[in-house]
Amino acid sequence: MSGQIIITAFERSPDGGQGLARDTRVRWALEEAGQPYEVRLVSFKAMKEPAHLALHPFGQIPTYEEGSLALFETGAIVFHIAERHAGLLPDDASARARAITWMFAAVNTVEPPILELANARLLEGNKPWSKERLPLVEGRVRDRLKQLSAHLGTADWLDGAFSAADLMMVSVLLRLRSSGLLDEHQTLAAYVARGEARPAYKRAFADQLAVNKPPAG
Ligand code: GTB
Repeated sequence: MSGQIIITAFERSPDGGQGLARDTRVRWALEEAGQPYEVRLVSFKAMKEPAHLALHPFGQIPTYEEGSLALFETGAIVFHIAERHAGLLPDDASARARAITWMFAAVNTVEPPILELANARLLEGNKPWSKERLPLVEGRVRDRLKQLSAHLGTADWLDGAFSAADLMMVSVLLRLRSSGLLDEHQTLAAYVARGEARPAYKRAFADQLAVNKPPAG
């Protein structure tokens, strides 16, 4: 299975380099693991064509190729990287199982209402029912943030040392920054800032920015 690692990313991310597209979390994991990788940029059109669909049945980014192995879904990709390289999952079996639990919690419990909020704002903001629905969707996000903040308490990371669980959770929470909801919990704002301060995150962010930065002027 070993071979050069190639991931895919947007040719031009709609966020203009804020690091919100999901290739950033894969880049971050590879940087934490100290693994070199190549990036193949794909257009929205190419994403829906057979060559890309062979890698990603839903026609999305990111994908991950390593020799004969091809993966999609960032949770699975980050888990694959974390399993094979030191530093992203604890050695102790129980601590490892808990970290994996938190990875699932990030993508399965915390991310869905955050995505719902992004859709409600970006795609449904002009619908006649949007004004009534938005507070409901925001309420669901607030519930999760309150619970997460209560779990985190005064700890730096979700369960002991930094792990792939924090990488996924911080990546998920970053999408909320522009909403202002994150700042309602100082605990979570500081948690996200701790993630962003990691040198591996900074390298990942800079690399995606180099691709997506809007031209000056
Ligand atoms: N569950 C999958 C995973 O975790 O890998 C979801 C993958 C996914 O949503 N990919 C998006 C995609 O390819 C890019 S990341 N979309 C194109 C399509 O579906 O046709 C989602 C994303 C896109 C843009 C921003 N942004 O501009 O701020 C943020 C996040």
